[in-house]
Amino acid sequence: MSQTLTETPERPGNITSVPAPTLPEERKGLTKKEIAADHPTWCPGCGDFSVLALYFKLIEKRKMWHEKITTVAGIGCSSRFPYFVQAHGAHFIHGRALPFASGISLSRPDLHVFVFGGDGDAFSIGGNHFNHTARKNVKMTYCVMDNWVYGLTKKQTSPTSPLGFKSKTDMWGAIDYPINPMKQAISAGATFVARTTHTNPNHVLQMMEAAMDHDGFSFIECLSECVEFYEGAFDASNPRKGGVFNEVPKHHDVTDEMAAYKLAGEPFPGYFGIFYKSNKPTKNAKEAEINKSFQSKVTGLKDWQILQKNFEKLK
Ligand SMILES: Cc1ncc(C[n+]2csc(CCOP(=O)(O)OP(=O)(O)O)c2C)c(N)n1
Ligand code: SF4
Ligand SMILES: [Mg+2]
Repeated sequence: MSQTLTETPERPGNITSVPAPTLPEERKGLTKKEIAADHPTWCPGCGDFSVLALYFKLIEKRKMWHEKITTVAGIGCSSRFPYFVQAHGAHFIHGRALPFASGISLSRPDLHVFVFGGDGDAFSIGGNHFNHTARKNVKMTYCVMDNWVYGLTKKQTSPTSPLGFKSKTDMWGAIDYPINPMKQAISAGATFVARTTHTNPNHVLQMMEAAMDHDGFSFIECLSECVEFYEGAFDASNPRKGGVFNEVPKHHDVTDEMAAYKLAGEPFPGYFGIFYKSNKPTKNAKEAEINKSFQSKVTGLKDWQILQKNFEKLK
C-alpha cells in the first residue's frame, strides 16, 4: 500500500496551503502497541475483547496508518470501542454513529471508515439510520457486536433478544418477535452482508478484511457474548461448547439476494460467512460525479464553494 500524507483531499480553509511534512514514500505499518490505547474496561470474558483484538490485527496486517482510519461508535458497552483505539474516531450519540460516519466517508473518501456498536444501538434507537445508510450505499464498514441484550444499561431486552428472554424489561420473558439482522441488512439494500462470531478469530478477521475491501456499505453481524447478562447465548454456535460452526455452503451464490435471504432465515446457529455481495455505485461515487460535473461549469471553485453557492440560491 503506498499512502502518503499529501493524498489528503482539499478541504475548506487554508489547510491544503500548509506544506505536507516530508515523509518517506513507504512507512512501516502500525504495531498493536502503537494502535492500542486505554485498557479496555469490559468485563473479563466479554466477547468484545476478541473483536477489538482482531481490529488491531486487521490494522497491523493491512498496514493502515493513524491518519487513514477512523473508528466511530454510538453508545453501549460495544460502542466504547473507539476509546481503546489509538487513532482518530468518535464515541458518538446513542444510535447516531452511522450519520456521523456518513459525513466522514463522504467528505474524506481517502479514509477507511469503520463503525462498531451493539444490537440496541444498531436496530433500536439507530434502526432508521441503519436502513437509510444501507440503502444509500455509503462506503464504510459497520460491525454490529450482537449480544442479544442491552449490556451497558444492565440487561434490558434488545431487538435481537429471543422470545422468552427474561430481562429487567421482560420479567416474564420477552414477548416481542426479534428482528433478524441479516434479513434486515439484505432487505435495506446493504451491498455486503456477512455474519461471524467472536469465538472464531480467524473467521472474524477474514470477514473484516472482505468487508473493508468492499466498495460500498459493508455490514457484519458479529456475535459477541455478554458474559455478565446473557452468558451462554451463543453456545450452540461454538464447537468448544458442544455447538456447531457452519460456514456458508460453497455452492451459495453471494450475488443471489433471494438465496441470501433464505440463508438468513435458517434457525440459530445458522451459517457464518458472506451471505450477500453486490456491486452498486456508492453515494460517494455519485456525489463525486455531481461535483465533477459542476466543477466543469464553475472553474476554480472547490466542492464546498459550490455547495455554498447552491445554498445561496435557496435563500
Ligand atoms: C438517547 C438515549 N437513550 C437511551 C440511552 C441509554 N442506553 C445507553 S446504551 C443503551 C443500549 C446499549 O445496548 P447495545 O447497543 O446492545 O450495546 P451493548 O451495551 O449491549 O454492547 C441504552 C438504552 C442513551 N444513552 N441515550
Ligand atoms: S456487561 Fe456484557 S457487554 Fe458489557 S462489558 Fe460486561 S460482558 Fe461485555
Ligand atoms: Mg447489546
